[in-house]
Amino acid sequence: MTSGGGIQTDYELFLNALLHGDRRSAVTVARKYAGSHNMIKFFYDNIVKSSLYRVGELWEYNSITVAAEHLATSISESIMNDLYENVISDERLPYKVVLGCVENEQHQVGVKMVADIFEMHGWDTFFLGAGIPISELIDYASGVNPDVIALSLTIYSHLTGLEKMIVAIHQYWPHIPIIVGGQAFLHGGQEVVEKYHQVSLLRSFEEIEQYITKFSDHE
Ligand code: B12
Repeated sequence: MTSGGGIQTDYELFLNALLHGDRRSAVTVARKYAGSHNMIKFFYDNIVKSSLYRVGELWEYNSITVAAEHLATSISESIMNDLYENVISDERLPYKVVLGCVENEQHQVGVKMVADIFEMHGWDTFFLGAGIPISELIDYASGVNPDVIALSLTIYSHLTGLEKMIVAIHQYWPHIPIIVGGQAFLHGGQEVVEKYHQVSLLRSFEEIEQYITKFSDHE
């Protein structure tokens, strides 16, 4: 997958760079994976995500400070922004997706990755980021008229907020497909979201890509 050094080494190098606030070294690792969509996805899933999960554990055990955790996240997001030009697909499809986090939900890196997967498949993506109030989401989306809305949930106690959002979106667009995902669903919640029609919980990049391909085939 990479030239020089395996995945484990790259994970360690990247994690170390994040923990030391060493943006240059993090960029050096990222550059190795910039060559194709598959490599970027691999880098996101196996290096960036895994490193941030480890950062979360270290923060939980008080082994690193809040400031160090913030810096690690900010470096990761800046690297994703750098990779964006390699994420854009030349082949465009006539589909649009609006993505964001549920109200009060501040964890936005995961759904930013999801936005990039859609972008790789030629969709127009509108990534609204963290903590979107319901009325703002609906107001913005009504200007875009998306084919799909994607909502992210990390903190399980925000599940009620997600339900409210689903209901409000469907009051406005009764048939619009909504995809949901994020770490909150490691703690349950599937039955809550799937009682609403046109709502799909997706758990991996593979499931997201299958969803996108199926969507394009059916339209
Ligand atoms: C960075 C971070 C923050 C940052 C977020 C900044 C930002 N710009 O995003 C800040 C500082 C804001 C933060 C705050 C908090 N955090 Co925090 N945070 C993290 C950390 C370290 C990394 C998050 C991350 O980016 N992960 C990497 C991404 C790529 O992974 P992901 O989100 O899981 O996304 C993947 C999938 O889930 C999926 N996915 C995600 N969204 C979607 C959406 C769709 C539609 C689909 C299909 C898929 C999908 O795709 C992604 C790729 O596979 C995590 C550790 C961890 N385990 O993640 C803790 C963590 C999530 N935080 C935690 C906590 C407790 C908090 C706070 C409550 C702390 C506090 N006391 O204030 C607050 C809550 C804030 C809020 N209201 O939301 C806990 C949650 C524990 C729990 N069981 O709920 C964690 C796990 C840390 C820990 N080990 O304890 N945090």
